[in-house]
Amino acid sequence: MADLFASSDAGEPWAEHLGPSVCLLHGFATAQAQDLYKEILSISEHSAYRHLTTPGGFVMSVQTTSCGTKGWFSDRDGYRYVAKDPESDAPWPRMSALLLSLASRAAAAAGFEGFVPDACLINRYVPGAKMSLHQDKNERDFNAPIVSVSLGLPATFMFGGHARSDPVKHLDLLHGDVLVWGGESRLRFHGVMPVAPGHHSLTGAQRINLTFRLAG
Ligand code: MD3
Ligand code: FE
Repeated sequence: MADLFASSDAGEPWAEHLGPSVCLLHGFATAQAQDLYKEILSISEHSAYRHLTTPGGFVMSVQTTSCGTKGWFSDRDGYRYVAKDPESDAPWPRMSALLLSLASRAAAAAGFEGFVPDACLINRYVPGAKMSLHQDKNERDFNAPIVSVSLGLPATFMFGGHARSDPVKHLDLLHGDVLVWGGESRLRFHGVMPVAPGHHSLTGAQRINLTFRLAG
């Protein structure tokens, strides 16, 4: 299994199967974390992080930006993918080769060959920020997986079932972890508990999560 992963100086990466088509690749992104973080900083200089408003009128505690040919957006008119950053009316920053190859290598390591995302949503959590239980269903093709990369402060991830009321399991996501979801688990409810205060040597007092999607 080890040769599926880039080498890491923070312990051996390993794959944990969490359910049907759900795979946690511990430490898969650790070796590239610094390069990833630099790219994320440059993306946020072009398309700034912002607190989006949900269709119901709530301001999200998470701050969001995107790169790729599609970016995720939300306001009173609904959740959707858009080709331009509505704040600047310019295209989102492009998805670099480093980001693309990380996403497709992680998908392949979890059994999804040939994943080519067109959207990378970047979520910034400062201590106290959270994401309520939800499903990701604004993408056109649910056969493509979602690849999620965690950097910086740890978070407790909630993963539920296909109904909002299904029981939820809790799982710690650490710096460098990559979670891949697809197949029959693609539409499971999930969320993130409020991030605890802390300091991380790369990101400071924040958690960054990248989710790679095929928005279509
Ligand atoms: C399970 N982000 O941006 S990533 C999101 O940590 C989102 O920022 C969380 O949920 C975060 O929509 C969780 C893990 C994840 C992402 C997408 C999924 C899990 C998923 C889609 C379907 C099922
Ligand atoms: Fe989600």
